[in-house]
Amino acid sequence: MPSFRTVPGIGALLLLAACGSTGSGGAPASGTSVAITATDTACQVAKTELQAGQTTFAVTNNGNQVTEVYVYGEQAGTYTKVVSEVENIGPGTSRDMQVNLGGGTYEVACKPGQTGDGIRTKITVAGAAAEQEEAYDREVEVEATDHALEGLSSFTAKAGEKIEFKLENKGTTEHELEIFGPDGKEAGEIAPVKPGATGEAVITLKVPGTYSYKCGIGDHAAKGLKGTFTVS
Ligand SMILES: [Cu+2]
Repeated sequence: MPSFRTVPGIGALLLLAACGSTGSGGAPASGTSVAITATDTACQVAKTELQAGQTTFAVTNNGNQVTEVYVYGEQAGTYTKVVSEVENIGPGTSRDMQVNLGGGTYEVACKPGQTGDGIRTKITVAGAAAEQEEAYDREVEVEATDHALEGLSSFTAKAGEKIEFKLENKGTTEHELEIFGPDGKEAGEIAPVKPGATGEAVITLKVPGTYSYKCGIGDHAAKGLKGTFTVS
């Protein structure tokens, strides 16, 4: 990182923004960096009017509870479509969340204690709309019970395929589907689905290798809601 002269006021803000863009995510991000300051009762988003493109949300948790931060897109008038998320941000720690935002409105939610709908802030993104997520190569159905995620045991895909995952919850409690790439990083997820309901997400399986999936709620993975599939 280049050195900065710290000047009062806006210079200090720029310095913070630049540091936020080279966090744990590896390569420095191009595009915009936006600080999010989370506490147990607040979720402060430094900038709510953005330009479309690569955006890094630099999240700092100043609260006493573990938190997580979601970006939700609009779907039929409600903000329920998970565009991006970062979980398990411990008290006093920071995490970066990188997301490619298309034009439109979104809600940022901090979830102290990693539960509930979160403390929400609306953001407006100017520019071209995001690529239609509905355009996908094929669909795969996953059935959640309280002891298994079924439907992926014989699933395979080719690298680069864009799959719509559908999660039908036949259990008695909420379940979700988190999918991790061969590098262990999250490739995408279906947010928690209520019993009897169905959720979906379009996830591009970018690279070949062994992907893993699980329900990240409570001890559900340990109860059997997990598995792997191969992308060639
Ligand atoms: Cu579950």
